[in-house]
Amino acid sequence: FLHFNEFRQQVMGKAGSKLKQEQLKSLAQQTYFTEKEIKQWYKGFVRDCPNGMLTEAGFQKIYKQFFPQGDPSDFASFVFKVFDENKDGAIEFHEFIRALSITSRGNLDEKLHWAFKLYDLDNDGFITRDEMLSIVDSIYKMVGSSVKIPDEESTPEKRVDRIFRMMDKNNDAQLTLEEFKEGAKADPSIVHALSLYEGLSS
Ligand SMILES: [Ca+2]
Ligand SMILES: [Ca+2]
Ligand SMILES: [Ca+2]
Repeated sequence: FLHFNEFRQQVMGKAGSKLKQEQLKSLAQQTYFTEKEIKQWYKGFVRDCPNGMLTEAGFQKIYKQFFPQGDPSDFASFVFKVFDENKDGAIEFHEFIRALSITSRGNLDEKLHWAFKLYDLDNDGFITRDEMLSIVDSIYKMVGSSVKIPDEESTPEKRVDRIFRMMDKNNDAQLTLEEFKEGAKADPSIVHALSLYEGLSS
């Protein structure tokens, strides 16, 4: 995820209803958070989303606060879809905390798998150039002029070319999960580039 600590401040709050003990236990087992941390996150979540559902519009609003100089709406929509595991159009707390656990505390494999799901827009197990381009384009729109981008990556097309040159081992213009993971591990700069936006840094 992004700006973990700032985001935590955004989402953590005071008032709110309580999680059932069994839910709390189960979420602590499914995530890298302690029961205490989950309780804190829950308080903030229900403060901002009293009905227990984070909508896409609400999600975009959070991104907008972090990227006021750019347009994060497309990128936020893509990330929203990965958070929304059951595809019901809202992020419930258990979805929220699971995604946050992976993106902030997961191991590299888990983070890369999560990122793969973000890029694989139609969820068919392959990242096509068009899919990669959609995400990269949304990232460029999001950061606006706030991040200095090296010349060889001055456009989304150039960056996608570079990523595919490194990752697409069999040259079939799409990336499998294996290719994606291997490529990211072989070239830390790719992981670093991803980490700026998807919380893939440790
Ligand atoms: Ca959902
Ligand atoms: Ca795909
Ligand atoms: Ca390939």
